[in-house]
Formats: sequence, C-alpha cells, structure tokens
Amino acid sequence: MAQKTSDSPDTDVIVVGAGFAGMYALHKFRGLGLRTQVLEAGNDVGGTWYWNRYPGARCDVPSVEYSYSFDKDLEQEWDWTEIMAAQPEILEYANHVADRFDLRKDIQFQTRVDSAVFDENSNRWTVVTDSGQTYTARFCVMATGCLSVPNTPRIDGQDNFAGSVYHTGNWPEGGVDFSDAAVGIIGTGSSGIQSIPVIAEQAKHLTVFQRTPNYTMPAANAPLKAEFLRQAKENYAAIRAEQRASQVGIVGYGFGFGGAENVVPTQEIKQTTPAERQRLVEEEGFLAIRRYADVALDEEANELACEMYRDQVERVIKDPATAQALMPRDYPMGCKRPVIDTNYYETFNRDNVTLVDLRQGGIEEITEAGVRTAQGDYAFDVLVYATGFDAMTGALGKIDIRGRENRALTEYWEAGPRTYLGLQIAGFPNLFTVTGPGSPSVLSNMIVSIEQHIDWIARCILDLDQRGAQTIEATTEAEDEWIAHVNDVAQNTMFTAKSCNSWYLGANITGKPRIFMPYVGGVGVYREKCDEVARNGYQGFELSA
Ligand code: NA7
Repeated sequence: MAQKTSDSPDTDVIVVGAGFAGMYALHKFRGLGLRTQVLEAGNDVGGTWYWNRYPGARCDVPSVEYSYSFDKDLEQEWDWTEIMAAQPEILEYANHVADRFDLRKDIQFQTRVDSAVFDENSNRWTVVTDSGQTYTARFCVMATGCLSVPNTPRIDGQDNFAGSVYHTGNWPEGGVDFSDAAVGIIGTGSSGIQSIPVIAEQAKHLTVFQRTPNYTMPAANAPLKAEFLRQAKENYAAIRAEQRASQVGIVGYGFGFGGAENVVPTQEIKQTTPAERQRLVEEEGFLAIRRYADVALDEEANELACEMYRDQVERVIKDPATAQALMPRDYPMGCKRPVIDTNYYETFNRDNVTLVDLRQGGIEEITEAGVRTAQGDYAFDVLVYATGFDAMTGALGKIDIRGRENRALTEYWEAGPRTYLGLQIAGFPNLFTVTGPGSPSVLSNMIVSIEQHIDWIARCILDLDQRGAQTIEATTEAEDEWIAHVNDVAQNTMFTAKSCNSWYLGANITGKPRIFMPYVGGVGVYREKCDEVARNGYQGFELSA
C-alpha cells in the first residue's frame, strides 16, 4: 500500500469507487503509465451490481450493449445468456473483468473515503479514508456512482419493528430466505417493480405499500439465441459506433424495449380515434403505446397514451379496486425513469399479495409488528425498503470535498449541482466527476457514458502533461453557460413537466433543490461537444503552469 511522503504524492490518480467506472478508470490510467489507486467501500468490484442484489434485479439495457467496448478480446470471449442480464450475471462479468485485467491489486476494498481536500500550494488532493489513511494525488476521479446512496425515508417508529429490515440498494450477499415469511415492501419504483413478483413467489404473503403507481412496460426478456450472439460479436465494431453516436447509448440490436421487435415511434397518437386506440390496446397491450412519437413531446398526446395504459391495467387486473389503485394518474408517462418488468401486474392477481394504496391513507408509523397507515394496520415479519437513492449527488455529498480556499462542495452546490460538462466543477481543480450531473449519465447506457468520460479524462491528463500544465479547472462562466444549456434542452420535455416528481429532479429527497440534473441532449451530441472542447485547447477550462 502506498505511504505518504512529505514532498511527493503517493500517486498520480486517486479513483473513488470500483464500479464499472472505477474499474475502467484504473485499467485506462494504468495503461498510460499513471500510478493509480482505487478506494472502494465494498468488499469487491461491481458498484451498483455489487450492492443491488435484491431478488429480480436486472439491467434494462440489452446485455450485448451493456458491456465494455474497450477490449476486443473481452467482447469476443464473454457470452451473455439473456437479452437483458440479471444482477448475478453482470456481477460475474465485473469479476471476470477484474481478474482478466488484474485490477484488484490496485483497489483497496472496505475503504470509505471521508474527505478529499485540495491544497493550493502543492496542487495536490489529500484523500482521507474512514480508517484514517491518507493519500495524496495530483488528480482525483470520483467514480462514486449515481444511484449508490440508498434513501431510507424517515418514518416514525421505524426502529421499533421487531422483524428483519432490508433495503433493495444494500442487499445482503447471501440473499434473504423469504419462505414462510410475511413480507411488507415500501416503494414501487424500478427496484420494487422488479422485486415484487419474485418475492411474491417465495413469501407466504406480500403486502405492497404504494404511494405513486408507476408506468412500466413488459420486458419480454428471454435467453439470447446463439445465432444472435454470434452476429452481435461479428458486428461489435458497428454496434459500438452506433451506440456512441446515438441519443441514449442503446441502439436495440435486435431488441427494442419490450420484445423482439425494435419499434421506432413514427405515428401521432393525436391523429387516432378512441376506437382505434381501444383496438390496439386489445391487440398489443401496453406495448401499443410504443408506436407514437408525440407522446414524449406533447402533454395532451401523453395523456391519451396514459389512458391507453390505464385501460390495459384494467384488462390485466382482476380486482377492480386493485386495478384502480395501480393506475398512474396526474403525471406524464416518461417523466420518471422508464421501468420495465416481468409479471408485475399479474402478481397482483395472486392470492398472497395485498396492495395498499397509500393515496387512500398514508403511512403513519412503523410498529413492532408492521406498518400503521391511516387505513389500518398491516403485520409482517420482514420489511423491505425499495425506496430508492439520493441520486446523482448523494455520494459526492457524503464526502467532505473541499476545493480552493477550503470551500466545501456541499456549500457550492447548496442551490443545486453546478458542473461544466458534468466533468468538472469551478474551484475544484483536477477533480473529475464521472457521469456527473450535467452529463447524459442516468439518461443513457451507463457503460457507454462511463467509457466516454474516462477516455476524455485520460486524454486531458496526457494533454496537461504535454503542455507542462499542473492543473485544469472549469471556469465559472463556462459552468454558467453549460447549466443554462442543460436547463434549456430539458424544457418542454416530460422530464420537467410541472406535475413530475422524479429523482432526476431530486424530488424524492426532502430538502433537495428541484433541479433537473442529467443532460437530455444525447450521448452523441455530448461526446462531440466534449471532443470539440478538448480540440479547442480545453475551452471553458483554465490550465495552469
Ligand atoms: P425510485 O424509483 O426512487 O422508487 C422509490 C419508490 O419508493 C417510489 O415508489 C417512492 O414513491 C417510494 N417511496 C419513497 N419514500 C416513500 C415513503 N416515505 N413512503 C412510501 N413510499 C415511498 O427508486 P428505485 O430503487 O426503485 O429505482 C431507482 C433507479 O435504480 C431506477 O430508476 C433505475 O434506474 C435503477 P413516490 O414515487 O416517491 O411516491
């Protein structure tokens, strides 16, 4: 392990986090001859896929596309088994990558970073861990993840519950045996929607506490056909090129969301009649909505699609009151992160599943035996929080990050996150965020965005060295302009509709400023912008000798 000396840095780059971003950063920086130390809180690699081991956890991006592109042999040797991979397979892949590139020797596990402080005299970052170890480095790369700080809402009496308590975002390594248990689950976002069908199959009884019903599309996941995998491998270069130039880093090779057919929306729902829409719902169910382009752009069109959606919920759910409770209303489809599921609605037709619609009376407290709501008491043995994350800024906020003049990042970001390109923050030289606010990030295929960011940062470090520059730092003006642009492109989309309350906006965390954090412009446009900035001598950044 590196030891601090008084006049030389321990290392060139400290990377915080050994998820997919930290792993690639280590490989890339090491390949450039940069001494790199990764610090990771978990016991092993994988990040999101290390912590989110809840039953049913699965990626919503086709597996051939949700994979690293940086090594051609790696691409060829790994065989995905399903259209969209489940958590165990993705974690296995992460472990394979760590073994193959011998990553673990430069990763210190079980190590949480408490603080990262910039010293203006030496132009070094000093990073202190929870065990009191100190590292200094020229560069600090925060590969801390966007959905890595679980949100457990404060509910009266929650320490009184006598049974076991779990959070989907911090699931025990050995799993949880639900057989013979009555289970209560709070939350119906993606994690709830993925885990509810699986827990319902295992548990004696499952009570689902739903505050806001979600829009979710059937995943139609299936084993990957050998012939498809062969073709994908043969065409990987073209697939990757198309991903990089696309809107979200997913091109749906062979599979769009929701099945084998990749439907490109071209029609206008506002041009259809009620009878046509009804016929389509009867024929195609939820997936009928995919064909309409105006649903994402126009609130009236969106409401027509929501009506089709609710009609289908009514068709699937046997009990009329449960169907009504499961129907999303009053906010547009597409304002929250899209969810895809396997047997979600069908699960509510099971005898051992009860839905509690919290809109009819919310949670008042957690008792020794379960949950007390305004509509009555519900008892169970195991409580699962599927209540999401302090997204995008949560992990950075937990580290005491201080830039020039000892200014705290939390103070600088008090009114909401400020970045230039989601890569750097004015006043915090040589600190890089990966898939940070202001970049396509959570609106994109994370692996595509991660590779782009790390490649850009690596090139930036080499360019600095070539010019003999010590530091790089975003200017406040460039930051202002970028924030204005990020806000501009998010206007008039469903993401920022008045009625929308999503974690993209920080709306799930009490007291968090309402700011739309990711960049809607698309990964292709964004990549070009980043490259152009670098080509133009790092326009919007200040480089110091
Ligand atoms: P989400 O999408 O933030 O969902 C959290 C869910 O928890 C959502 O249904 C919330 O209801 C519910 N919630 C949160 N606090 C409470 C309280 N106090 N009472 C009742 N219900 C509550 O998190 P996920 O983990 O499902 O998904 C996050 C992302 O991970 C996902 O989008 C994918 O990108 C992967 P609300 O809607 O706030 O009324």
